[in-house]
Parts: sequence; structure tokens; C-alpha cells
Amino acid sequence: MRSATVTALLVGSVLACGVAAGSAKPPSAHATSASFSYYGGPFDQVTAGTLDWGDFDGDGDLDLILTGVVNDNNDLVAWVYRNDGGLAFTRLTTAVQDAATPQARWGDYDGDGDLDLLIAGTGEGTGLSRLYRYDGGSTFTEILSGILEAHYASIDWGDQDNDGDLDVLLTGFPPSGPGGYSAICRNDGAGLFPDIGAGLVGVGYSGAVWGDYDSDGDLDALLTGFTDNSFLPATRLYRNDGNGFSWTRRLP
Ligand SMILES: [Ca+2]
Ligand SMILES: [Ca+2]
Ligand SMILES: [Ca+2]
Ligand SMILES: [Ca+2]
Repeated sequence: MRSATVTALLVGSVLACGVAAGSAKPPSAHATSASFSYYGGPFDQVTAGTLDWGDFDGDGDLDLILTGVVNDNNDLVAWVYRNDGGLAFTRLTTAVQDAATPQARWGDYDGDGDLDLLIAGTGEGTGLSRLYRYDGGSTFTEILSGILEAHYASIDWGDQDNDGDLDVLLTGFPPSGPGGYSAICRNDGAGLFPDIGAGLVGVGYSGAVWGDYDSDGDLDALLTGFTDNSFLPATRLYRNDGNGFSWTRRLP
């Protein structure tokens, strides 16, 4: 990969939502509460991608991870852009593996104050899972985390056991065998993330997020997706009980 500094061009501006050009009708308070301008330049174009903001270099501005497919050869990319202020973003040359249709999430898994990067999803015809420790400059070092390689994955960082470090919620299709896969991967503090065997329903083509829905101080797990290759849908909330996770069912 190459580095490239790209300066954005302002290519357009927007009218307040719902107001036709030339209309004499004043916009409502709701319509004028916000406006957004489209900038066409800062980033390369991809499909089947994902992205996440994070100030990985700790200089106070948000940087970006962008993954997906580019050009007619369907090449896979995973690009880290450093925010250089204004609309200038520098695409870095890093060791982050090219990948399409993954999820990419910033998180300080080792608690050293900088953001590291987790990517999971589908690569060159196979599932992948990659954890990169940020080591300064443009250096991202791959860590063998033991997190399962999953197709069409969804991932979220969260400290599910309240021990001060970030754990991982992962869903997707496993590299082999039918059905989906869902796991809570505990951060052991040494770079490994073993599956705690929480008994979650496996889901692929999925979404997975942490959230303390019952406000008891611990993170609960919410999953949605297809439970197997016959495409049976499921959306399930698992309450964190401190010593395990319980599926909370809606009463009839
Ligand atoms: Ca930054
Ligand atoms: Ca870190
Ligand atoms: Ca933890
Ligand atoms: Ca909770």
C-alpha cells in the first residue's frame, strides 16, 4: 500500500431539508436545526466496507479505519487515515491486513492509553480476525489474540467483567460448519481473548452490541442475525449476571 495525502474539495452545499430551491416558504425550526455539507475528497472509494473513528495517535482529532473492496479487480483494502487537521487525511502504510466486509473497531485493549484496532469479517474467501496493537507512528503490530475468524462478523468492545480491560463481543459465521457463532471473548491481560462459553445463540449476518440495559453497572449483550444457514432470524438480549449471561425473554 502507499501513503497519500489527500486534501478535500468542497463540491457542494445543501439546502435545508424539505425546502425546495426558490421556495418563499420559511423553513421550520426543525428543518433549520442542522445542516450538512458534502465533501467529496478526503477518502478513497470502497464498497462492501466498514469504518470507525478513533484518535489512535492521541493528538486530539479523530482518525479513521476504512475497509472494503476497490477497483475492478475486487482488491481488498484496510486503510488507516491519520487526521492532519482541516480536511487533510493521510492514508498510512501499515501492517493492517486488507479485508472486505469486516467490522473494524478501535479500542485500547492493553490499557496503555492509545487505541488499538480489531478487525473481524470476511477476507479473501475466508473469515478473519485480527487484533493490532498500536505502537506509535504508523506501526500496528498484530497480536495473536485467539479470537475466532468469522465471516460477516460483528464486533464490539466492552468491559463485561468490570476488571478494567476491554473484552470482545463477536458474532458471525465460523470458518467451517453450519450455523452462526457468538462469543464473549475475555481479555486475559496478556493479549489472549478466550471464549468464556457464555451460551449465546450463534448468529451470522449479524449485529452485536454491549449496553447496560438494566442499569445495574455491568454490560449486557444484544445480538441479532440469522441463527443458521436456513436463515432463521433471532434477536436476543442476554443479561449479565456476574457469573454468566441469561437470555431475557419477553413474557407472553
Ligand atoms: Ca488523531
Ligand atoms: Ca493501546
Ligand atoms: Ca474486562
Ligand atoms: Ca447490566
